Amino acid sequence: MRVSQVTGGGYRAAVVGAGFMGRVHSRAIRAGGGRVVGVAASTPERARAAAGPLGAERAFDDAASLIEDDEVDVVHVCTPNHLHAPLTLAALDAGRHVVCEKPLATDAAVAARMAAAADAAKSDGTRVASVPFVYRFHPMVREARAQVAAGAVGRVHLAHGGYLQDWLLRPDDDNWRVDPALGGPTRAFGDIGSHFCDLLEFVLGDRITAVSAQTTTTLPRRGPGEGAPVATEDLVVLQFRTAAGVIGTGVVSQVSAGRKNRLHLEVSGSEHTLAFDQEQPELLWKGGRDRNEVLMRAPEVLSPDAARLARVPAGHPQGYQECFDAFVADTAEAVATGTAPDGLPVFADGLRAARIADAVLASARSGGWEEVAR
Ligand code: 4PW
Repeated sequence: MRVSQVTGGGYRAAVVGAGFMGRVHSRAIRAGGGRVVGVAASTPERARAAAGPLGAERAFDDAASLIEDDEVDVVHVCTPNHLHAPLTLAALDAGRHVVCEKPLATDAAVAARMAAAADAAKSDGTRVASVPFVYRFHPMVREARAQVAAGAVGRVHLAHGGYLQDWLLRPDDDNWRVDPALGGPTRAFGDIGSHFCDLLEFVLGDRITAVSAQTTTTLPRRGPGEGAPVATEDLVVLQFRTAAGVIGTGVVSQVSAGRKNRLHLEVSGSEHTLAFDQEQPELLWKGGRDRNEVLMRAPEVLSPDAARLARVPAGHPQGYQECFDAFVADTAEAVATGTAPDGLPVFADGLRAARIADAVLASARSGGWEEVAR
């Protein structure tokens, strides 16, 4: 079993953004033996307050000084979405590797500029630009992917699932993501639909080529007092087809009461069905005509790529933070060796998700099928 590791604390990273994602990234950097050289936040005071809890060695007054600091090799961009592009482009320009949160940008044209800048940086010397589509790092997701690739499912004809949460159910549930100026024109799809589509394409080794989507905003206003008008969607229902001829559906919701983080995917072919549920990430259901079974994350059932991502012994549950730890470990390996481990999500994957999001919005407007740009 090959385990990706950061060698000797050689991963020197700094985090821009001190919210939930900044904390998750910082833990993952330190879990791999890396250094959180510094943190920058929306104000110098917030950065100073965050430095201790994040385990950051320094607080920077602003993102620009963090990016310019030569002790920083890798910049982790964990800010609201509208800042992803300017910070990433500045960091690439300054010669840094970049980890940028999803959605990569607020539209596909900007995401394409970022992916092109990452490619140009790569040809200058080896530079890594990765995007935390972290659910790829659940061992049972890798198991599903390996089984599909090995033909265990047979000829795949159907894929469906979705991503359901409830943290924006009520009128006083508010967040910067609701504001299109900060989060971009798609909210539920950009934030979590992007994970669903990435997972689906990753497991199938296939590409969504066209979508037909409906979107709904369930509440006209949100926030304190009378609230402010809401211009971003809470719900997306989509149909899609893929390059290989698979058809399927997805439901994305941030207002499904009781659903906390239900990212689920079911894939059916001529031989078997596989089903994965992120809230039960240690299990993979495998259905057959004459026999169903539930595979556990145990060495005897895992393919090598899945086994590589097992971070604790079987029977000791691992989950979301371990996905991040594994993602950062693979990013660190790419930084250290110049070769990205198989399955590391990079800017090209962030661009894919942005193109699917653009097609989803276009379809919701036109009421017809829309092709996903290549
Ligand atoms: O990327 C996603 C987020 O923006 C997540 O994985 C979960 O939903 C946690 O926060 C949001």
